[in-house]
Amino acid sequence: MDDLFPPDCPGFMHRPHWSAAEQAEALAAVRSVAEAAPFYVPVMPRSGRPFSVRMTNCGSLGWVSDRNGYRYHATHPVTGAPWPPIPPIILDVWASVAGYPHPPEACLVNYYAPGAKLGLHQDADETDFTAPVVSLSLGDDCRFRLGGPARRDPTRAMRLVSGDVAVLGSESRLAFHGVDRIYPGTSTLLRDWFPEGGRINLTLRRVTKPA
Ligand code: MD3
Ligand code: FE
Repeated sequence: MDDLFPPDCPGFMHRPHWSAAEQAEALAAVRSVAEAAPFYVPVMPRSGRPFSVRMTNCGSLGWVSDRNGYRYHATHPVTGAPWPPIPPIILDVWASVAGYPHPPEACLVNYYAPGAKLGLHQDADETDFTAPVVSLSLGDDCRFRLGGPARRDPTRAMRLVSGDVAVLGSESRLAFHGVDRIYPGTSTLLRDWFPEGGRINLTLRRVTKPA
């Protein structure tokens, strides 16, 4: 059973943020991003095993994964083009919730078709851990899992729904987390783009320490 309330985890915040109209506007902006920088299939380092999640990015740096490892990179791994800028409607969310005086450099766009998931992991490829990670959800609900700074720490599940924002700062910044499953058919937001539905997550991150 999913928890109805956020876990007692210092630095973690989760609440509704975008109205239905704002979700539609944000989705249109993400669609423009994906026209310039198409979703690609990331693969695991070494094994080359594909993720079930499809990814693209906007911002000066994008998170990419291929056989050579995970890293931030300024260009799309398939097209070679620079990532498009982060749309203003997305930057506005960071400015209002991050509590951090510099803009994000990376916005990872994850698409989960029904059946896709993301295993428990830590976000540790950045150099500035004083900045929070800000996550925005669009489309179908998901079961999100949040643990602690060690993989063996207990985890708790919660439901993220379209329009929600989650902020992972301070002691939550290096918490293990993942997406267990998508709940298909819980939103119609993506249906004109992905007839099968699914979920888009936007993850905003500061990668480098500000000069
Ligand atoms: C960082 N994405 O892309 S939201 C990821 O829903 C990722 O697509 C998930 O994990 C998604 O790396 C989760 C971003 C998130 C959530 C919780 C965190 C990042 C976090 C907790 C600690 C640190
Ligand atoms: Fe993550």
